[in-house]
Amino acid sequence: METTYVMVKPDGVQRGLVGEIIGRFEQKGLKLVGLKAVVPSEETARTHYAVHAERPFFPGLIKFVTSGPVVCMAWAGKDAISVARNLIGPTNGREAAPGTIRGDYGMDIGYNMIHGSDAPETAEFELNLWFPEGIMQWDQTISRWFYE
Ligand code: DAT
Ligand code: MG
Repeated sequence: METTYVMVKPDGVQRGLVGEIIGRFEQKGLKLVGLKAVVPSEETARTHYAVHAERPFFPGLIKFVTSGPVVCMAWAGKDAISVARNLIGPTNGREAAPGTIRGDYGMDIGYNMIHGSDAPETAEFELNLWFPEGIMQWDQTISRWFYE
């Protein structure tokens, strides 16, 4: 079992896509183990995107992601990191396949509505960053109908 960090970015919240996005993760069979909305501080945003600090788009990315509420989520399941990335789709919405969140709703690279951790190390780092209070442990009784 893995847990991944997923975040609806300010454009997804502004566009009213939070319910649609959460529904896709629920229907897929992932287990919700963390959920909250925050307006990110500049420090948290910079830490989250630190690997991109030297990229030309970094200042704009930080301005965007701190511009309003984001919805922070933790989702658990078998291979949850890659399962979530597949639901999300590639970075550029114009190139993302229909059926993915970015492919169905996005037309841009920066305004791509949603973030998902890309590896176990980044998932752990991001979960600690956004959920320092910890995530939930609960028994999802329906999971026996998702896994043989
Ligand atoms: P992803 O979010 O698919 O993991 P990433 O980690 O390469 O993509 O980049 C993080 C975010 O930075 C991405 O969601 C949008 C923004 N970004 C990446 N490349 C960009 C570019 N060339 N121009 C503008 N924004 C970019
Ligand atoms: Mg990334």
